[in-house]
Amino acid sequence: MANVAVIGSQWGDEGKGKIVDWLSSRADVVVRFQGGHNAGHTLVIDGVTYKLHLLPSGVVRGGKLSIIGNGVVIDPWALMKEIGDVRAQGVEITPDNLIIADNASLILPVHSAVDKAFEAARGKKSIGTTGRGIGPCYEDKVARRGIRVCDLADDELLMEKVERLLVHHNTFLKGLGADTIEPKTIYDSLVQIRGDILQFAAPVWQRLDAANKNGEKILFEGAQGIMLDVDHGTYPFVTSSNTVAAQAATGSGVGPRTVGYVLGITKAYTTRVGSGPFPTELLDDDGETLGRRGHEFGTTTGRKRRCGWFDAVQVRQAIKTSGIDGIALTKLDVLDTFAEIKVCVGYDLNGVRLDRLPAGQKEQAAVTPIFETIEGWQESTQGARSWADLPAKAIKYIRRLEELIETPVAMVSTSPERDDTILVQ
Ligand code: 2SA
Ligand code: MG
Repeated sequence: MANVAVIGSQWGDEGKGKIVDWLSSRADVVVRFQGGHNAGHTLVIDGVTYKLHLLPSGVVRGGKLSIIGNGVVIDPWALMKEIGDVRAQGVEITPDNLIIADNASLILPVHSAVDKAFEAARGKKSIGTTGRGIGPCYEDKVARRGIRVCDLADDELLMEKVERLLVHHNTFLKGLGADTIEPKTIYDSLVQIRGDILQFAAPVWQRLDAANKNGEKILFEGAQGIMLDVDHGTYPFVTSSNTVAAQAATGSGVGPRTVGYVLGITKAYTTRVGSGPFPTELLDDDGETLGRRGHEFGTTTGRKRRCGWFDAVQVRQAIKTSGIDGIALTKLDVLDTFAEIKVCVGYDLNGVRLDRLPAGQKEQAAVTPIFETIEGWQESTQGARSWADLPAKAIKYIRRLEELIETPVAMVSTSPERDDTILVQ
């Protein structure tokens, strides 16, 4: 097996956690390379549910090295809480099985304060962020005023950096009528937690280079989805990181060839949380049914997800911008009860047919889907473990999706259980 990158090919919540877990049994190293604790990956192992946000999914399996790469934004308090919660479920986490990039950026309490204040100020035009401070932290990183893991080790530099950072943020918080923050408060709390974080800090790029030399298999674990990519997604209704596969290299410190096979995780229908364009969204009973059968609630915030039919135009575009080699089709069983299933095969924009999602915000909001109707199978596919277990009509649905997205389906997932997976050879 080559190294594999697992990427969400819609708006996140495609079921990456389960597939990553499935693949991690064949990997030696599992790496997160973007996003932060805005992510929510649910793993069900032997009936036990683990909800991970910042930790790589490999952490719940013994004998794997989990890595949080430089492209991730780390909230030290959220990380330590998550480590505590997972430990309480009987999982061992030590610097032997978890390392954190010493050049990763830190999310501070001021970032979530700013995130929430800006969202409130945007009112009806809010992005629908998770409020975790992800955007403001990436802003600081790019503006070169961020605080990184390695800075925690140097008292003088840390205080200097915190002060500089707050000159910037307090100006905005004051302008928004929100409470300002004392540098000393942040400095003191960082000093209190730094020992916990620094024990895991390491030059990740070097460890990954060694992994390559040793022939260890690396699994890159994406969070969110390609339509939330800050460049290729439905901007500005996106997250603040690149979620495309190329980020696996940048966000961990390896070359592009190391990324290997790119597996796009794709739900058999579509969901989205937060605001922004969603051409195939269903506001009717069918949408309700998808949400109910698919248990579509956010893992991190518990928000109800918006639901709609499969959008082949969107997925094809995501596949091209990420270089996806094959897809894992998830939650097929959620469609089991439908007599008819629709698939979006093109968009209509003011009478013109489009085969892509345009870049403009207004155009993205204005496109309407052109649907093709496919007969439902109305039989249970839940728990199917081989191609032969699937009804002929379900296979027909999958084959049609493959044609439309111009990419093979490499795996089909038929329940949250790890072994309820069909490998397509
Ligand atoms: P942010 O907080 O700045 O990253 O929000 C910006 C947009 O990105 C979306 N976003 C997500 N979409 C789906 N799943 C995400 N993770 C959690 C989950 C979400 C949850 O896996 O369930 O629990 O609500 C995630 N994280 C960010 C977000 O909705 C905004 O549209
Ligand atoms: Mg999720």
